[in-house]
This record gives sequence, C-alpha cells and structure tokens, in this order.
Amino acid sequence: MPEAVETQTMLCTSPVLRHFGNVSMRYGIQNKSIHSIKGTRIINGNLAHLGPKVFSYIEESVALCQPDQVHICDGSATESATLLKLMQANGTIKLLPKYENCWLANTNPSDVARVESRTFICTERQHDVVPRTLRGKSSLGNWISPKDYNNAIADRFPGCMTGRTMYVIPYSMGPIGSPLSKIGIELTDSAYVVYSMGIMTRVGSKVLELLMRENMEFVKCLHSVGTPSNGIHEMPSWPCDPARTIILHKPENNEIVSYGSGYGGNSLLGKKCFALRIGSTIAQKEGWLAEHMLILGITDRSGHKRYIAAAFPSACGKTNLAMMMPSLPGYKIECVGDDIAWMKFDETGQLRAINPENGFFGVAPGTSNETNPNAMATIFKNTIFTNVAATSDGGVYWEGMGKPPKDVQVTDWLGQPWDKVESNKPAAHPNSRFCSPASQCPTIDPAWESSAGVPISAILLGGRRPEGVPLVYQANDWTHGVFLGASMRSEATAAAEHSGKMIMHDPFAMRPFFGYNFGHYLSHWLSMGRKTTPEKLPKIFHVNWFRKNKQGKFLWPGFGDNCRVLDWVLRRCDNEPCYIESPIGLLPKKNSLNLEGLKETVDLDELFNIPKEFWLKETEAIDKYFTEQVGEDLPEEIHFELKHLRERLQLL
Ligand code: OXD
Ligand code: MN
Repeated sequence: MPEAVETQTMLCTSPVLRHFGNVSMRYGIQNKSIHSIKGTRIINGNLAHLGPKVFSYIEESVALCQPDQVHICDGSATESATLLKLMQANGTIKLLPKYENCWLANTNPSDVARVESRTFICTERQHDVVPRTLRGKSSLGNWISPKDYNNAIADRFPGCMTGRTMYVIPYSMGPIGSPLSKIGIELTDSAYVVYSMGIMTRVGSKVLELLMRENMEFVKCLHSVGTPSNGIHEMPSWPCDPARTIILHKPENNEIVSYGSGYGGNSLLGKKCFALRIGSTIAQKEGWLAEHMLILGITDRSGHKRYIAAAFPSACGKTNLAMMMPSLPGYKIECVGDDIAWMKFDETGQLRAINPENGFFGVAPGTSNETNPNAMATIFKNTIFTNVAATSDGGVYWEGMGKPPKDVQVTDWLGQPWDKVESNKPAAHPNSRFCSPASQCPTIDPAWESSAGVPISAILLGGRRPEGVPLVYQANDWTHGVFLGASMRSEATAAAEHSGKMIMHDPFAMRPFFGYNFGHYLSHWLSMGRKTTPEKLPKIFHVNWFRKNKQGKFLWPGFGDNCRVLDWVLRRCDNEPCYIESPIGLLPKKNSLNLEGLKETVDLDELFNIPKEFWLKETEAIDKYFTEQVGEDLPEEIHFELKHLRERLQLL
C-alpha cells in the first residue's frame, strides 16, 4: 500500500512530528495505515488505530526491547490458530487429541510458580508500600526505589526481544465498556502469553476502538521471557531467565514490568499484577475494592437469589466453591468468578462486583468429578494445560483426578514415564494449571458479564485451619469483619515458591498481592464501611471447611455440603435470629444449620467448639503479627478489636 508506506515514512522521519510528540497529527492520520514503528515492521494490525498514548508506549518499548517485528493482536480466530501453529512448531505446546482444541505446555522446571521474593512495588517513599514497625522490617510489601527500578529494567530489557516478535495485547479487565472495567496493554515476546491472555481477558480490536474513542487511560504491561546472561536457553521450547526474573509494579505510572518468567502468575499481567496489585492502588484512589475473591450467585429454595464474594488464600478450594454443586435440594449455585472481584458501591449504596477476568487459571491437581464436576465439564475444550502429566491416549492426568484409564501410560510433567506405584514423585506439578474460558462453565452465572456488576450480600473470609477455628461465624459488624480479614491465617500453599504445612498469616488472602501499605489498605476497608448505611453493608463471615479431629480426619464433608453454610449465611443476611453470641463472633444457634440429607454424621460440638487455650494463643499470634508487620500503620479500630476479643475470651 504505497500510501501507507508514505505515512509511515513521514511519521518516522519528520522532525516536526517528532518534536511535537504528535498526538493530534497522528490522530489526523488515523484512517491511514502505519506498517512500521521505529523502523520495525508491523506484521499484524495497524498502528494508526491505536491512539497517541498507546502509540508512544509501543514506540518507547520497541526502542528499548528491539524486537524484530511487532504484531498487534486483534483477538481473532485466525490469530489464535497462527499462535497455536507457532507454539507447536517451537515445541512449546502439544496437541491433546483426546479433547477438543486442548493443548499441553511444559515449562522449564525452574519456572513453575509465582516468584514472590522477586516481585516489587516501586514508589518514591518506601512507607507507601511497607508498613512502619518499631522492630525490624515488615515483610508485607516488597519495595523497590525508583532508581533500582530503572536499573533493574536497564539491566534486563535493552535488546531483550531481538530475534523475537513483540506482541501488543489490548485487553479489558471486566466486560468491555463497563464503568467498572479497566483497560491494559500488554507487550510480550511470548506466544504462550498472548494465547493465554486471550482466554483470561477480553482481547482485541474492540478494546482498541474503545481506547481510541474515549481516549482512555490504560495500564502499561511490559513482559519478556528474557534470555539468560550466557545467552543459552536450557529449554528452547520454554525460554526464560529464572536467575534474573523480576516482576515490577509502579502504581504512580500504572505500569507493570515483568522479566524472565513465562509462568502465568508472573506473565499474564492482567491477573495478579494488574487486577490485584495495581488494581488495589487504583481502587484506593477511586474508592472501591480490588480483592482476591471469588464471586458466586446462590438461589435458595424460594427462588431468592443473592451473590456472595469470598476471599481464601491460594489452595483453599476457591474454584471448587465458585463452581459448587449444592447438596441441599432446591438450591442453585452459579459462578461469576473464581479468583478476583472488583467491587464498588453504586449510587443506591449497594456494593456491586464484577469478575475482571474472562477465564479460569485453576490449579489442576485435586480437580475431579467428585471435587468439582463443573470444572471438569469446563476444562476439556479450548484449554491450555501447563505442567500436568500426559497420557498415551492423548489426554492429561494429575494427582486427585481419579485413576488413569487402564492400559494407558502416563508421562509426568518432566517428560519421564510415570507409574503410580513405582514413581515416588507426583505426575503433575502441584502448581500445574488449566487455563479455560469462563463461558464454558456449565454453571456460569447469567449476569457474569453484567456491566453494572452483581449486588453483593455477604463477604466470606476463610482459610485452611485444621485446629480451633469453627466451620462458620459472623463478624459483629463491618469493623470486626475488617479485623477478621486482617487476622486471616491458613496452611501454606503450592502456588507460591515455598510450600509446607505451616499456618501462615495471609490477611484478606492478599499478602502476595497488596499494591500498597497494608495498614493503609485496612484504613481503606474501614472507610468503605462508611460509604453506605449499616443495613446496606454486606455482612462479613469467617468460614473454615478444613477443621480436623484428633485423629486427623476432617470434621466437615465440605464441597457441595458447604452450601449448608451458605444457606445459614443468607438467613443471617435476612436477619433471621439463627445465631448465638460468642467471644469470636456470631455462631449458628443449635439446630439452625440445615443438615437435612447430610450423608455423614457430623460432630457439631467439636466443629463449633471454641477452645480458650487455642484462641488465646491465636490472639498472641495476631498481636505479634500486627506488631511486627503492621506496626504504627495498624488502624486504631483494628487494635481495639483485638483488645476486645481478648477481653471476651477471658469470659470463656
Ligand atoms: C492463583 C493464586 O494462582 O492465588 O490464583 O496463587
Ligand atoms: Mn488466586
């Protein structure tokens, strides 16, 4: 197209255009085509459709990363097919012929999880990220100075995309155009990231149109899988640079920069990096909440539907709860989201939530027809599996999936033959994943893409607590609820670098995801409680499906029976007096939990017992945590909640 070439030449060489930065002039040529940027060829898409801010961002990043070519993603089926072919040719993915359009990726074994120790937030003042404590340094908030931030980029990014394609992914977190949604542009050199972002977010030309039309702000996300300093990729099918991996966030500029890892939690920048870390900082400024919460819709026997949001640390069964098949007859549970909620009070004072994601990036091990039949019905089409085991009949396998079919050989995630009896290591990596479109879930909620969001009646907080913590209790009020969130603890998970059986503090299940000072986050939550009337505030509950008896057996069956707990929660939302007071909060009154048709007998006394010794120790642990980790930034209200809890426990 001669005209296009002309336009491009003019843009790249005209000193006038360069001098003015050329917003309006570039706008003026928006219906023409631009086929190169900084001398780099655009192999898909048209830069003239991007708007000036996106244009400059790409221009700067091309100059820094020096890719061989640029591909602007349109989110089309043709584009997906091209990416799949490319990844197959590079050995990054293999077809799983047993299913429909399913693929298996195996990562470099050194690139299998989020790298929390290399994840940083950059601000001028450290205190905006890290709470100030008297003793030692708080480990809440990993701060990096602007100087070190710049140096980290300068050490890694110049020329990092040479020989590669830079993909430009325009994406929306949340339904495109919803007032609750936000837009991101991810620049990456990984086709795996592009394909996965196409599942996890809403990608494509519609987003660009919106950006251009409304001249909207967007979150800048730069990602490269990197190259080790010796230039050698151990595993060419999964390039990465684990020794220099770094994930940086700069809230002031709405900017994310990630280097060295292709693993989803570090590379699909819309998810934890944007929707939670940067999201929480935007939410604080704008007066809403960006939380690590699932959202589900529950319809009771009378047809009354409500929505609940729930925060659990990784590996507590969030996806299972979000997709639960209720065991109580007449109840229906529908899924809005399984990981992240963005919530805002509307003009009537009702808290409303959207799921900013478009897919599920779920942990595969433990997912089965028994634990989560709806996930099983979701994930065997249009899915990319990562680090699960493969079967000789073209399928996948993982621990807790049930038995592999007879006469089928299993190859573990490292590519070695695997045998259930003889191999003494897992077939699938404990943090192996499926990445599937949310729309495929048989119980996806009809309102899951509602642009106004769904009204939230209750907020659940929880953890994996083998001891001392009852099945459910209600916070006395919003402030007490915020205290419960601040005091959340859980057995450690496989999603992070370290795993083990320690009871870790994980306030609001956000410990790895705070974008700013946790003490200020608590103040923000407290201020949210003043945004509406007490009657309109969602009620807050703490749940624990994982309490065990002395013999180490779970006291509660969990899964579909958790709906019995949700039923009690809803009745409390209706102000039914089905509770008794206790030192830790409101417990179900005797016989108020609906146990109709429960298949096993449950020792309710043990399940709801509040051992004084245990709770006194718990308050000590919370106190120590608050002192050592939050220090002077702990809001006074939270301090008082702890004091009052201790006083109430003395009465036991
Ligand atoms: C996740 C996590 O991957 O919480 O969702 O770690
Ligand atoms: Mn999560």
